[in-house]
Amino acid sequence: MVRLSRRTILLAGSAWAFAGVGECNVSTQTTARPSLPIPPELRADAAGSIKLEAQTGTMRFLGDRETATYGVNGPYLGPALRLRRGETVTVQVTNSVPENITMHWHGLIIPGAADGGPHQVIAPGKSWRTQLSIDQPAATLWFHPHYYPSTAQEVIKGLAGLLIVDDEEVGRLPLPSRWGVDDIPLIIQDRRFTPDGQFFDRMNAIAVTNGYVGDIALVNGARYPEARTARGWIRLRILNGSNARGYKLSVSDNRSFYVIASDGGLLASPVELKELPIHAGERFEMLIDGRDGRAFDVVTLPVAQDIMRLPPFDGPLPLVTIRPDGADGTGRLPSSLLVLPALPRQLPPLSQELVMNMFRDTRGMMPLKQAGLPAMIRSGKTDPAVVARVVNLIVSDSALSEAEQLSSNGVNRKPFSLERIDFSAARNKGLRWRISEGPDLMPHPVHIHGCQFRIISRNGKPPEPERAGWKDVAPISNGGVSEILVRFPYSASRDDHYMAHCHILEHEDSGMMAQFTVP
Ligand SMILES: [Cu+2]
Repeated sequence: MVRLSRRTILLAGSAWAFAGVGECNVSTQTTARPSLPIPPELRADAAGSIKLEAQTGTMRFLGDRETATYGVNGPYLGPALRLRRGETVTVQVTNSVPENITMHWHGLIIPGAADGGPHQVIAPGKSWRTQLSIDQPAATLWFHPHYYPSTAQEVIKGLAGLLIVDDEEVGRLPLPSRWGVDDIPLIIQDRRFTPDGQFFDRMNAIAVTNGYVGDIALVNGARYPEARTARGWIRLRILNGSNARGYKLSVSDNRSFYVIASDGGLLASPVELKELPIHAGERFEMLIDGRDGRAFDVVTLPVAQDIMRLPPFDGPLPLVTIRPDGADGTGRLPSSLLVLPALPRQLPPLSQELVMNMFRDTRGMMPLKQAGLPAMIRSGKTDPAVVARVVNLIVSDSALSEAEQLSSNGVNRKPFSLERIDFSAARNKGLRWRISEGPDLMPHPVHIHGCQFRIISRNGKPPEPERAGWKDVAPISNGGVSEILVRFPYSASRDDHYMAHCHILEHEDSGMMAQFTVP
């Protein structure tokens, strides 16, 4: 039954010609569709305290089989923390899973001591208390463990959640803001399962070079769910919570959407698009006009990276259906959003270079070439024999030894070491950093802790308008280079330093990470 419904989805997907097909696709569904799970909002209590517990659980992603999972205050993923600018909260994270974790507040501008990086370990049965003083613009951020070297596996099992900062400025705008009604969170992840229904999560040479390659898309932990929303403008808060996969988001009936926010908050004005690439760790908020009440799918289109084009990602793949047929919505699309500070005319001198390195590129990529993957992608036609060979490599290649894993990738020619501070950055000063990669063509979405930055240029050109606002992930690919303007308002000591790393979690867990202090 599950297999049938998945095939139905794929058939509908591959038949798409992109004209009013959202309805057609929806009507081909014969089996009951899951409702989109909406993570519950969690605010600090009267005493300013928030309690989180990482716990074990089970889920039925595959219908008939139970999958062992981790979650935060629940079996899979976590609540959406709602924090206001100006607020100080105490967060207590209790670890009830049987392995060391940490909890990192991705995108929050806080001192190193509160950051939740690899050094702030929470052992099983223990708790970590930290204070978060919120002083940054409204934004859709997230939290996830950062334990080295098993962040990838812990996130695969389900440890992640949204963290939303609100402020007065966003409150004054007429944006849709009723949680789960016209303000809809979408956490997009891909997963692969073993034959007995457990998460596949092996760190082999294919994984440390290409990152995690799932064959099932989940949205808020559900497969191709459906959301019933208000009839009107719909706000989607999108987190690419996948370990490695990038998506190219679009809407099934080819209607436009309007990007209003990037990682760290609102853009100056909405950016109208029909396609939006989103890399691992990135967030975007978008508004879609659902005033006509007609259902549409948010879909992902094939991306540039060969291995990420294996079925079902070889054509438009529907991720979630939005049915805007409820009571009338009240939000609307403003013509301007926020006054973003202009980049200074005179940029500071370059103060830091970060080069992402891959030391086992050949071992991870050659087998794919021999299996015929690049040739198949060039041909534009999916060949089941090639797909079978590549999938066999993904699942059958044996796990690397820990020593091999930890030395597979690096930053500035060195694999990550917990014992080494790689550099230091001046506090409260505009800094120009240059992020690039060696000769490899892999996408590397590079994330920096303790800040929100602005992208000055990507490959010598200004960033796309939807990436011209506040960011904490700078994507590079194809030998690319990004320059950023960054400022660290807080300190990060030798014991409580910040991290800079690729947000492909399999790269991060295999050495593509550096640590730095802010005096
Ligand atoms: Cu990377």
